[in-house]
Amino acid sequence: MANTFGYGGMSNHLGDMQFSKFIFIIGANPAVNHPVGMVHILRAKEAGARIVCVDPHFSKTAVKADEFVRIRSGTDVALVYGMINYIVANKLYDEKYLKERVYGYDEVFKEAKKYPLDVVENITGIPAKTIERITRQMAEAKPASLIWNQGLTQHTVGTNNTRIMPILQLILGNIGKNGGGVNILRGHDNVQGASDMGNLSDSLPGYYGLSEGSWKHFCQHWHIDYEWMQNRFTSKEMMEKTGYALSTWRFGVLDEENFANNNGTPIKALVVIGNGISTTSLLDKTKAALDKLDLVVFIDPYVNDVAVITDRKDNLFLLPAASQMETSGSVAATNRAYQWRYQVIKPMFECREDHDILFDLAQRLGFKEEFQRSLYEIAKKEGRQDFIWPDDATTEMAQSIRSIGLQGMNAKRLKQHCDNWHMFDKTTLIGMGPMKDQYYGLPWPCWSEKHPGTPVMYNDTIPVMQGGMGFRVNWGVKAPDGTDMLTTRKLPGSKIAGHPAINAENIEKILHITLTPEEKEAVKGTSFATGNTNILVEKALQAGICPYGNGKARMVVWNWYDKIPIHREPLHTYRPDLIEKYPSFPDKKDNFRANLKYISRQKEKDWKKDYPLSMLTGRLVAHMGTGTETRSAKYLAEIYHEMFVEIHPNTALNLGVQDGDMVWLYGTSGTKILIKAKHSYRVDENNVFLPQNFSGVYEGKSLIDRYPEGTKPYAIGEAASMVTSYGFDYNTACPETKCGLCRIEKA
Ligand SMILES: Nc1nc2c(c(=O)[nH]1)N[C@H]1C(S)=C(S)[C@@H](COP(=O)(O)OP(=O)(O)OC[C@H]3O[C@@H](n4cnc5c(=O)[nH]c(N)nc54)[C@H](O)[C@@H]3O)O[C@H]1N2
Ligand SMILES: Nc1nc2c(c(=O)[nH]1)N[C@H]1C(S)=C(S)[C@@H](COP(=O)(O)OP(=O)(O)OC[C@H]3O[C@@H](n4cnc5c(=O)[nH]c(N)nc54)[C@H](O)[C@@H]3O)O[C@H]1N2
Ligand SMILES: [Mo]
Repeated sequence: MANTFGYGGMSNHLGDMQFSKFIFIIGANPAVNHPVGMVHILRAKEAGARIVCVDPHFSKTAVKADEFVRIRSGTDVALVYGMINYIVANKLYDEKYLKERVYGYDEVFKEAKKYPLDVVENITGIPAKTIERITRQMAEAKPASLIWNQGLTQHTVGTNNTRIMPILQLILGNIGKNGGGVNILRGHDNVQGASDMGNLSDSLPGYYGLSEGSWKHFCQHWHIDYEWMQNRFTSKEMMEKTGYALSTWRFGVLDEENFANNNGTPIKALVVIGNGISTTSLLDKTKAALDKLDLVVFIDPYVNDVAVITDRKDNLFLLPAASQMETSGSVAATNRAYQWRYQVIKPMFECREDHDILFDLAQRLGFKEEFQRSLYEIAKKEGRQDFIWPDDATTEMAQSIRSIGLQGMNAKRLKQHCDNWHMFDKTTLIGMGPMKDQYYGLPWPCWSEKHPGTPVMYNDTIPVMQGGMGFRVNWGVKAPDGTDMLTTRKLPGSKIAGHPAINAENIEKILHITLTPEEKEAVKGTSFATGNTNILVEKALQAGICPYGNGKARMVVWNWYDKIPIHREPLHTYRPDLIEKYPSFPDKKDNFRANLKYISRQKEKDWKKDYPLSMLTGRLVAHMGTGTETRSAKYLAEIYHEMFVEIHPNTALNLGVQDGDMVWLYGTSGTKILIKAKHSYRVDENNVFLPQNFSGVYEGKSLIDRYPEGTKPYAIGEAASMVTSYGFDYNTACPETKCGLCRIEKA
């Protein structure tokens, strides 16, 4: 979920929302999905903040908002351009802020001219008067906070959505302010940690990417010879190539045309660790791929739901993993803050902790020594024979991930925070008493063991040693058109205006200092993000500047297909009449190793003719993800025990469907599910809503007998991913599960 600034996660934090005067919630339902976060939003409301919720579905969050704005799904970019159009016409933007801190706003202003409010009303279904009202309220509230989540990302235009939102906040001067920011509420427990650690196929840990320099950086920290590492791959090209994604691997098994993207070979084996995978769209393709593979392994505390979906009879292994209660270590929260988690009980029965299983796997594959080498090196440095898990792994992670500034944290500091959490203020995160001068969980960047962490990113009105920073200089110091990408602003306590990221070559010039010969030798060839000493960073901090530079945020991504976000109709759109004016992207070959269709799928046929209803999907408060865990919990299964579709009574009755009737819901890929109809006014007459948290029934057939004895969930149901439409974000390959088309017939 990379944002305009490069990385995902909240720019501010949950408690900070209490300082907001206006909270714009678009494509998120925190009342259901982030109940703790919702408490802070409700506190802000009690203190006078206005809450506006933009959603195609009258969600539980919408119920609590001051205003609910119903939008046609997949049209958020158009809405925001309408808002920008109004902001520009009425001069409601923060001109000084834009001039000093932002690049490319003139192009965005120009594009916004194409979106006058009557045009936007036609695209989004939101009355022009409503857009005017919410825009004026948001622009006049200082500061305003913006919250989004999967309602924006799961679209072919997901990255356009996630770029236009920070653009709106930059125009209003709301980024880098308490009570402002872009607050992307993240998903799973520790999903922020998982992405920081690089559980992604296009990057090494810490968002370093896959270039040779990045591999060399990690090889140094892992004490691995670069040549040895390169020899693990068939070629250097494959080593540096983006891998398959969770959404694209199926094509690598099933579709011969795709094998060329994978060096000519199909995928032969799949190991699934900590992922449901039945929640990924095109579930029928997942089943076909699982049936065809040579080997399938699930490492999971439960029986993974797709293990019962596949028909395969052999070479399918379930390795029981320990649950989070049986493990310990650092986890990252949605606001980039790390926390220590202690083990509650030892692993029960035959289950083992994930790392333990992976160590064993490395041994069988013949590289356990290399896999663990850096842990032994860390132990050796401290005069120990054996490494301590997970403390030494935390050291390895923090010392190697310098790009986002994890080097200030270590197991000891994180444990202190955890043990003393009552000594931190819950709205500002600042520590008190012995925890003074540290923010809870050391939200990254945390540049050194003396640095307090960064609770609000891009706040350049406080000194760097209190968590201050400008925008990161990540795209060079000059734009292709020659514009200076550095800012004229200075952090308090520093004499240095905009500057590039600090490296061994430029440090003396930028800081007006001279390094000693020893220092020069130690930092040779490195930058603030590479090498293994903190000298460059410490010097920058002493001079009062942020090591990763002080520049302008960019609104124009000059190396992307959509240089600025534009509205594009979903592949399966409820408004086919708009395709000509707002077509999808061209088809894209080798997108996470798959040849993905965009325009050709959109134009393949008149989808709406056979599939006349717009389909939304989202979550239920009592279930999590696939529901594998929660449907195995008796009391949670009791709350929501069967799969259903919410349908407007007018629509339902026209189809002869009474409340509680069973219906067949047909997806655009020719698949179908048998579910219960629930009359509801949460959806309008054109939309239906499916929860995403069920599995265990497949096209009308119960799979309950396939679960081994003693593992049967208390509730099962058809999976929404069986009928969600084909479609993937152009840049991340995230499935388009937030809008699609379907047809409903009485069963
Ligand atoms: N109880 C519970 N909590 C969870 C989870 C769970 O399964 N259960 N899952 C966790 C995970 S992994 C995640 S990622 C988060 C997800 O958290 P959210 O993103 O809040 O979850 P969703 O319910 O999927 O979607 C949010 C809202 O987006 C709306 N929406 C759909 N399409 C559009 C659109 O085109 N535009 C706009 N503006 N809105 C749209 C939906 O109607 C829905 O109300 O929740 C986390 N928390
Ligand atoms: N239609 C539709 N589809 C969607 C979405 C949507 O909104 N609509 N949302 C998408 C999103 S954002 C997400 S995140 C996914 C849901 O994400 P999934 O990852 O598919 O769902 P989970 O149920 O959370 O799966 C986690 C699995 O890990 C196992 N597990 C739990 N703890 C551990 C552990 O400590 N170790 C190991 N090894 N395993 C563990 C669980 O038992 C479970 O099988 O769904 C996606 N699909
Ligand atoms: Mo998620």
